[in-house]
Amino acid sequence: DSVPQKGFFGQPKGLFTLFFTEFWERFSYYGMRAILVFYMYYEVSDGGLGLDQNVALSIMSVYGALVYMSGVIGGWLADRVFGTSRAVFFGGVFIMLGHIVLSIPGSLTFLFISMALIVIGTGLLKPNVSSIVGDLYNETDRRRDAGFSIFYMGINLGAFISPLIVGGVQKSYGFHWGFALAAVGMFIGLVVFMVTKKKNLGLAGSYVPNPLTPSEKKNAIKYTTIAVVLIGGLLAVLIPQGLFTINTFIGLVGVFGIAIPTIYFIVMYRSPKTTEVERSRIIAYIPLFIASVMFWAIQEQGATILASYADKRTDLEFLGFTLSPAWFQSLNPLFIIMLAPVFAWLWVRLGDREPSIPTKFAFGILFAGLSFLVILLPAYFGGPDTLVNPLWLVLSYFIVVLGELSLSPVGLSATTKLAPAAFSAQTMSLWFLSNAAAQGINAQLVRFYSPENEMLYFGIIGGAAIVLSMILFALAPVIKKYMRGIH
Ligand code: LEU
Repeated sequence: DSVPQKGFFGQPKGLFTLFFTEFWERFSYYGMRAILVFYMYYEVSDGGLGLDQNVALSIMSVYGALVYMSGVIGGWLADRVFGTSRAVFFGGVFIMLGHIVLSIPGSLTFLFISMALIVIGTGLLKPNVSSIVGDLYNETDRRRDAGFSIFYMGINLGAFISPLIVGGVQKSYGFHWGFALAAVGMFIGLVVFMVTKKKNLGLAGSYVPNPLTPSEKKNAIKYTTIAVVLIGGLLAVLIPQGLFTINTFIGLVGVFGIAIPTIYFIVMYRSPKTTEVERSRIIAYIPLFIASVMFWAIQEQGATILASYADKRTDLEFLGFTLSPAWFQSLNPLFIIMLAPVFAWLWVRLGDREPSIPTKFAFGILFAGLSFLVILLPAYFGGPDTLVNPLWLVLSYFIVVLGELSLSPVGLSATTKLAPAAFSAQTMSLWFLSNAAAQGINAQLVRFYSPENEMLYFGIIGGAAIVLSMILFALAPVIKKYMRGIH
């Protein structure tokens, strides 16, 4: 602990391990997502499952919501049962199995089994691999923020190359080979993690921070069993009766998406361990959380609504090439990688005039809103039936990234700073819950999309984001006061 470790761009060697583990995990996740949406709604004769397109978009959103909701459980299991390092390992195994299941040509059942495995796996892996990054640095280590930025680059590099490769494989060989490649990616990630962990990570992530006492353990097992039996029993009765359908499930995820963070806020606010100052910070955090839900709702539609827009509304014959619609999923991470250094430079350059956290959040949703207003223009000029120049989509993905870079990197650190100390183990999951809530809401929204009402759809959602950004700009000074010294 005394001699700070170096060895990876001047960062602790452990960052190498975490960077490549998360790189490959994101490679598998975003590669799979880039083709999954098409797999669901393509006709059976084209190798798809032939689902209704709007149902497919809803399932994509529900899936995304659950993947980040399960982080609450994954974070808890790491904190109290496994330790982060083992949680990451188990998570990677579940994820890999999930992709393997999808690589077997099969039915809707295979898809649901795969989704369950990947939801559990990502819940175990994603929040915990990020929190080990934090463990690499002691409180005073000034490399910490740079370390998180490098880690964020790893995420986006994986997310950038995989739609290109997986989308290409799918185009030439079919969906299941694409999913198989995602499985291979996660396998490589697991190998990197296992082989380099001992040497590079040392003790980071290897202990259980806050182990369950024997009586807590007994209770945990008891209540989990009761819950599983109750829910299983209920479903066994309701499903055959037709009382629990995919639509009920989609609605339920929307309700959970909002209910879980609400409960979190109430519990944190009322906890006797929370101090007066911390209560004020929770109040400040609520509008920021709502803004980030608004932001992710638009950003994540880049993988659902805009993916189907790329597939159906866009002219994919471009400069003599035939584009794969999956490739558009590389644009968001590509722009993040290109612009992250620009934003880092900009904040330093602005010095004292660097915007406050709430103002940055307001910019975040302003750009998100604008990205949706931009993509309604092709329909305005050309109607819903003409094929659109792909550059419109490129522009929309570009604008949303301007918002992402003002909101997402600060979002995580703001969560860490504003959440009460007693809840610090859960802050990573709390941040991911804003994305989960957004996708839970999206699952309801995306059903209203059709090329005919496209302008209305993009206009209302984009407009709402812009109105919310104006409110947030106006409230920023008040929110800052409630933050009580955090900036
Ligand atoms: N693109 C981000 C990632 O995969 C989204 C996250 C912050 C919810 O890490």
